[in-house]
Amino acid sequence: MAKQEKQALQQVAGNGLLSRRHLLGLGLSGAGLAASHSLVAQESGVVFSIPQWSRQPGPGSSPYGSPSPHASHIQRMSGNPNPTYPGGGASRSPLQYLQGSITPNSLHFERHHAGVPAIDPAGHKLVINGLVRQPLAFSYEDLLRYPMVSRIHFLECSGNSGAMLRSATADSGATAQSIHGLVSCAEWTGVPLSALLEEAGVLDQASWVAAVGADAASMGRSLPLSKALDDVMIALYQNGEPIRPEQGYPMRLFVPGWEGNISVKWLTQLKLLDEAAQFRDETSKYTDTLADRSSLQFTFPMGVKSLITSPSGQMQLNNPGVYEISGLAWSGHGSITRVEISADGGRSWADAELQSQVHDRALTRFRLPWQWRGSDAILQSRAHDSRGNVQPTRASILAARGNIATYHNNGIQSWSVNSTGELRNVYA
Ligand SMILES: Nc1nc2c(c(=O)[nH]1)N[C@H]1C(S)=C(S)[C@@H](COP(=O)(O)O)O[C@H]1N2
Ligand SMILES: [Mo]
Repeated sequence: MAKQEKQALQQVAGNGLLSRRHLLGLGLSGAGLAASHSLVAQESGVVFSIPQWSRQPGPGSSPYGSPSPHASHIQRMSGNPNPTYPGGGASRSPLQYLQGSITPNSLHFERHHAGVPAIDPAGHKLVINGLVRQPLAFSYEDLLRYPMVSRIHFLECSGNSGAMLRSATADSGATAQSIHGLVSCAEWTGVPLSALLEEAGVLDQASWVAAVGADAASMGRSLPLSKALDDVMIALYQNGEPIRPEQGYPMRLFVPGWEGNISVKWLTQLKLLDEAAQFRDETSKYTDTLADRSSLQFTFPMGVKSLITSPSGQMQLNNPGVYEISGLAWSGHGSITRVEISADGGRSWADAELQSQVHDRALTRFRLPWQWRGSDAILQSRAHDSRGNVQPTRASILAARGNIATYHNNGIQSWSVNSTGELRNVYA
């Protein structure tokens, strides 16, 4: 500890951003939140008293685990139910309370257009028809026998973060979850769609695949055949267990990097067509209407994006000191190559440390130490991907597109810190 204190903290950008080499020493050197506990403990000496929970055996094993009751505040956040759309709505992942880059299944965000259908897999079928040599029907049991692949990918609703474009004034009470919680990341396991299409024999005229779900919304989306043959899967497992009913049990289409809407849940039909089907959800919805009232249709990949999850909106820094800034970055175009952080509202930037394993089109954790001196700050992050894309500012998105459509917002998020250590969502 003494050694740490003697070592000068190396500043790498304005307003207290510190070198990544201090990351490992943070727990000892800081006067930050987590660190202050260990300092107190060391000063008062190591005194052992046997806590109550160590005095008798606890309950034994259980058939299915659940979180600690002391972590029960970590929950999905649901919006207001709309009586005109029974079962419609969304719930958001508590990004600010999670670490690493994988979302636990119970906390994966949800977006349903007509609720979660109660599907018995024994009565469910996936039909492949249309422009194929041989129409096919697969039961759940059939699909389980095919060779599978596993891939770690994010899923993001194209409406995620839309409030940032819609409203002219920033919602100061917003949290990472309330604005950006329609993104999650899991290891998806399933059957490559290319294998099933090959078996059905796609005819030369076919260029699109129309996917339809078995929910009461009968949600449909059209997918270009080239993407379907590339990396799309029929996902059957999510982080090792059968995908949850909320995520599409017993099977969903999973389309890596593309807007969440096209990953049709409760998948029941794939029809090969020579043009897009023009479903409701690709005409009236999920298109981007520009300022001149023309609309972009089929803007599929989600743009390069990041946000700081800690510290973030509605958190409180209790005393000046060293804190770890941490957050998530992702891109629908490839992998994250770089994340920069600013503590002075974008005037100066420093490169954050990325987690050791960076996956293609997956949430990627980043970190950087920061010395908060008790004065005003604006924290931002800016991500870069393997295709050379750089996360834009909110202002540049509004200048380019206007705010009629608020889908596909990947603008930079700003959290202000005031002199009492309160964090708020702001536009900067
Ligand atoms: N059949 C069906 N598929 C669907 C939806 C739906 O309502 N019905 N919602 C879509 C939308 S808008 C999104 S963002 C993702 C959400 O997936 P999740 O609920 O597993 O997070 O599923 C997509 N697939
Ligand atoms: Mo969505």
